[in-house]
Amino acid sequence: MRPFVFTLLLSAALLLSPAYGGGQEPTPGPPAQDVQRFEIVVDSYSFKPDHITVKAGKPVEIMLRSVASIVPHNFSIDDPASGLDIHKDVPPGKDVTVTFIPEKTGTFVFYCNKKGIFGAHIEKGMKGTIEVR
Ligand SMILES: [Cu+2]
Repeated sequence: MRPFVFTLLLSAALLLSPAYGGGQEPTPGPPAQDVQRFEIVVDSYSFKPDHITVKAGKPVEIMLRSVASIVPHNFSIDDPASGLDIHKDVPPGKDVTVTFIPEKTGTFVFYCNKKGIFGAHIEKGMKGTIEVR
């Protein structure tokens, strides 16, 4: 069979398979559908998006994608009273995943706790909010 025809057939098979065309969600694991997944792009000096909304009591998984070339950053939430005490370093150019379960509703600040010679990153805009409903 010619490679081109084979590729076509393979594509058709993928499109017709339940995970792609049947309107079903891919199911990587039993509790996975409860995980609230986000992707935040980390740059010097911003988080994008800088606001996310989540449901209380369910796991949150945030993929932090650094597109910074040199500067190391960090993802922090300082709210031990609500169970959110997170400090995760995000090296330049790396993807880092942070997971947690927000137990209390409210609006919480996340920020980068790094300080450069020109000042703290939070003061340059590296902050955002997470709204827990
Ligand atoms: Cu930073």
